[in-house]
Formats: sequence, C-alpha cells, structure tokens
Amino acid sequence: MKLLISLVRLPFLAPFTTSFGTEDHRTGLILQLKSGGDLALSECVASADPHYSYEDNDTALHLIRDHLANMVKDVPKPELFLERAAGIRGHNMAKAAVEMLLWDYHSKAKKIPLGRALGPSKGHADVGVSLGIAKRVVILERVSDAIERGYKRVKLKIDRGREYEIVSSVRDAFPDVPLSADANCCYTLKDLALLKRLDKFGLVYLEQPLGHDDLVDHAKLAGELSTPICLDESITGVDRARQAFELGAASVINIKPGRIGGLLNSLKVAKIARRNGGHSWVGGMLETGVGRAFNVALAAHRLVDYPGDTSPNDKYFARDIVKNPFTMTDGTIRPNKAPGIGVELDDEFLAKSTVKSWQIF
Ligand code: OSB
Ligand code: MG
Repeated sequence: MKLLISLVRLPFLAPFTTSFGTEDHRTGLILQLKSGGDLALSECVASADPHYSYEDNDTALHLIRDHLANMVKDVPKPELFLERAAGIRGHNMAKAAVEMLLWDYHSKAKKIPLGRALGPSKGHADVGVSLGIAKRVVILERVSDAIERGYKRVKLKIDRGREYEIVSSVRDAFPDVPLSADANCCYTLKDLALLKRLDKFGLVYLEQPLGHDDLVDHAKLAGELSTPICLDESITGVDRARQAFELGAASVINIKPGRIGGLLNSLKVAKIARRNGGHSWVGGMLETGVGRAFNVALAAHRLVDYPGDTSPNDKYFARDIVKNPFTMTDGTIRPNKAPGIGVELDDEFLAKSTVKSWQIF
C-alpha cells in the first residue's frame, strides 16, 4: 500500500479570467493510492491561491499528509472515512480528494465503473461551457464557437460594472442560447439596481452574485429578481444546501464535490435540490483529466438535471495527464466504462508535469 501526492502544473490553452483574477495554468494535487494491482486516483480541486476558497494547495497538502492520510491506511469506504474526518472543521477540498480516492479504489476493487457505484445514471452528462471574462469580440467569438460545438448552455463570467455589457452583447447576438452568468461573489445588496438590469436577458440563473459565505442576503436578492439564483461558493455542505432552500436563497445548486467534501455529500445535495423542486448541475474547477472523470460520472447521475461545467479536456489543455480524454457529442459526454474513473494515466506526461511529489506512506 502506497500513497503518493504529486503537485502538477499544466498550462491552459487560454488564460481564464473571473471576478477574482486570471489563471493561465492549473496547479493541483494528484493523489495515487497503489494497492495490490490496482491504482486509485483522485485530484484535489484546490489551486495555488486561496481566492475561490480559503483552501489552497499547501493547506490541502498539510491536511491530507498530517491529518487525513492515517485515516485511510485500511482503505475504509467513503462513508466511514467521512465519519472519521468529521472532527476536522472545514477543509472540504482536502477531505473530498481523499473521499474520491476511496470511491475510485472501491469501484476498481469491485470492477465497476464509478458511475454505477454512484447509482442510477442517465448514461451521459449534459455539458455546458464556462467562459471567462475577456474583450467583447473575444467573448462573442467564444460563444459562437461553443454553440457550434453543441454545448447545451453557455455561462458567462461577469464582474461588477461589466455585467451589462457582457450579457447584453451576447444576448443580442444569440437571442435563443441558454445563458447564465457567474459573478463569483463580486456584488453586495447595494448593487441591486445593477443586477435587476440583467432580468430582461432571460438567464437560466445568476450564479453566486453575493458573499462567498452568505445565504441571508441571497434570499433577499432572490425576492427582488425574476432571474433564478444559483449558489456555488455558499454551499459548503449538505446542511447549507438544505438551509439555502429553506431560506429561499437559491433554486439551483452548482455541485462541486470538492467544495462539499466529496461524492457522498454531492448526491445528498442533489437529492435536496430535487426534493425542493430545484435543480442541480455539476460545476468544474478547471480540473485535469483525473478530477474531470469524477465530475462527468457524477453529472450523469439521474438526480443531476442541468448541464454542467464539464467540458472535454481539450477545452483547457493542449495535452492532459490522461491518455483517454473525453470527447463531446451533441453536447453530451459519456462517462468512462472501465472500472472506477476509468482514466489511463499518461505516466510520461504526468512525470513531466510534476513540480514536486510526496510519498505519504
Ligand atoms: O465559479 O464555477 C466557478 C473555475 C474555477 C473556480 C471557480 C469556478 C470556475 C469555473 C470554470 O467556472 C468551470 C470549469 O470549466 O472547470
Ligand atoms: Mg461559480
């Protein structure tokens, strides 16, 4: 039994800009658990800087190495691991990386694809695209290209003061495309007038307009807008999802397993959305092919009803660390059929992309 953590660095094909900054490469942790003949994999969705969340690669490495690794030496089922880790506050991205490693391990041990282990599946993930902030002409080109490729929904990143220009120019050029906007927390309730001006564009939802840990103000905002609210950053766990629906803070949830401690909690959040007459979809954190395979398997679950941010690998990278990247047909991606996440690691490129690695046990 061996647990290896690698910090990988992969350049993006194009810089990705949100209201919290620009990234031109992904640096993230890849976990490998070798046991017998099987190799289980996972990816921690933290990145180099703590902007989206307080976690970053260093805090995640610390948590996994110094607190979580000794809970998995007997490779428990995900549920038992979460019980063991419950005494550790927060650090969901670190916990999720380990929880998902265990899902991959146990589905490979049973020789079933992860999608089957997760439960009833649609057999495919519906796919939308997340487009970063850029010059108007660049955004329009990217939207046109996305529609041509067959994406089922286009999400535009917006920033305070640029929301109207971005959304109106895309809506004018593409009157029928299912469109959403993601603010990544850049507004407050004082910006109500700015946000109300977006109502006329018929967005399927407005994602995380207010504070990263807020529910109460989102509930107030939801009462003022005709556009449905989708929460991302604010949903840090199963109870927060329940509370969001109780308060009327959101009717749509962007599920990122990394943000809520893994796949078990992701299924619970999807169930809460369904039970409350809401909707859910699977978000992305610009993952490599390893993390992407988990997202695609989850996005194919029957409880997930909206297109996710699960683009094929070649949207992000010229070359990925897997040999079997996903391809999209008619806006859908089929999860891998091989056991577990079903990715074949590109060992040579993984080695080339590795900045540093740690053997934990
Ligand atoms: O808010 O959904 C977000 C990327 C990094 C951090 C936060 C977000 C995103 C994206 C990109 O929107 C989704 C993807 O294509 O992986
Ligand atoms: Mg978001």
